[in-house]
Amino acid sequence: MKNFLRSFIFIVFACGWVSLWAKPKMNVLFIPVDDLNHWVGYTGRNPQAKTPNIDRLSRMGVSFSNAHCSAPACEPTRASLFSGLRPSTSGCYLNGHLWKKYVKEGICLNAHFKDSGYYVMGTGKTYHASGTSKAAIYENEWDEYPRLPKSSTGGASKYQGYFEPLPLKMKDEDLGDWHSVNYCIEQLGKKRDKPFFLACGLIKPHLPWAVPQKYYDMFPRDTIKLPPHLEDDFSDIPKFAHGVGNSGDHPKFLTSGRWKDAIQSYLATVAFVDVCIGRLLDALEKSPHKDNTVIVLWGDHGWHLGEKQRWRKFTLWEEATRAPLIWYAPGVTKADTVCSRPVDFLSIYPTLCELAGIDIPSHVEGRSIVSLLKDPQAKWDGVAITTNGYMNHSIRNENWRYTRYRDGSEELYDHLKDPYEWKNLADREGFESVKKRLAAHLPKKNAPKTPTKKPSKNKKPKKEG
Ligand SMILES: [Ca+2]
Ligand SMILES: [Ca+2]
Repeated sequence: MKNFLRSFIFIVFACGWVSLWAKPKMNVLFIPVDDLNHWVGYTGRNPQAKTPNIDRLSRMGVSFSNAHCSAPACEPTRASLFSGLRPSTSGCYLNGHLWKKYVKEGICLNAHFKDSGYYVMGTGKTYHASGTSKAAIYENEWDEYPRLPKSSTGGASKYQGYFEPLPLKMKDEDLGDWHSVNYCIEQLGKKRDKPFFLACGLIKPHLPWAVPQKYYDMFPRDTIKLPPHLEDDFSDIPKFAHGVGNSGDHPKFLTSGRWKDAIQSYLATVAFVDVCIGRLLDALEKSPHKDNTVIVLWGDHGWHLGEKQRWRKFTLWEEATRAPLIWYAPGVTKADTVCSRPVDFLSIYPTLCELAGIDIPSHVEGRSIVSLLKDPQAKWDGVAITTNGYMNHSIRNENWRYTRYRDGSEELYDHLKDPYEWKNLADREGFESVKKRLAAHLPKKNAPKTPTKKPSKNKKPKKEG
């Protein structure tokens, strides 16, 4: 009888282990959104924004209200997020640095998932460079990466909707993103014998801000409000910073009177990409993978629209560093929660590994935030670090931003009192200990400054992104 009981217990335990072992791995729906700043519902940063589908995803899981890119430009932020390496470690600091020179094949997030038994698919803009360009990815790191059947812009020139009015008549189907989503919808509908990693790289709201008229109609021009800004904001910032991210766009908007038009265009373009995101969520909801798929959505960096007299990205201020980060992980995240802990996008690689139950490669510098997915109020001593070119870093914790440029000049902002970073406290008395505490997080390694690729005689280097 005893032997029988022992055998019975053994069989029960063995079955338990087998079923645990056989538990299907989580799939991943990975949604990078190009140039999507923090004008989305859950941050409340701009109440004019209409993002019902991003809000819907936000209600499904945990949204991070203090999430920051590791670099405020497409190429380095994506190289960093995918490789797991800080810009100051890899040396890929800026657009034009050609990320493949700094990130070797085989170490990136998608490659690691492929090596770990996932079926890895992507489309649109994941890494820097258009999804229509073969230079954008390492082909062997993906199982499938179809090219867009349409251009990302629908034929609009770069500054339509920005400096220039919008003469185009356009349909949703004219834009590349629409077709990226079509491909992903098709993939989500398939039954599979392997777990999948599916990246839907959305290219809007990157310029041009040209989308169908119906999206502009959602934001009548006479209702548009300018973002909060201060006329003499630059009176207390270091000289070095006066040249940072200065595209020269702001004087053009002031003289043309098109500031509000540009705000309208950005809001409209975000509304378009929000519909694309809604189509993905609908498809997953109807799919056989609904209860076993992690969703992570991230904007690759922020975007100034006149705040601090800046447009675009390329700065270490809040508008350029902060971007949406939303996680939905069935059985892990709590619905409709917001986490204000400071995190940067280097957290995405290790977090996905932990959720998928695969190892975190030793070169990965970020920390998993699964503890925050489970409990957004959990203790957290991490900070967000953003790097904008060689030796220019900004550290963000829950209440403060501390920035140090390569000439040693500094900025310090108290985010509890000054969310628009108007009052630089770095040179005032009484803040030495705060600065010291934050400065302790500055990267110890700073890969040498590398010149950007020399422009050929006929071709200008690509700066946007
Ligand atoms: Ca971008
Ligand atoms: Ca100021």
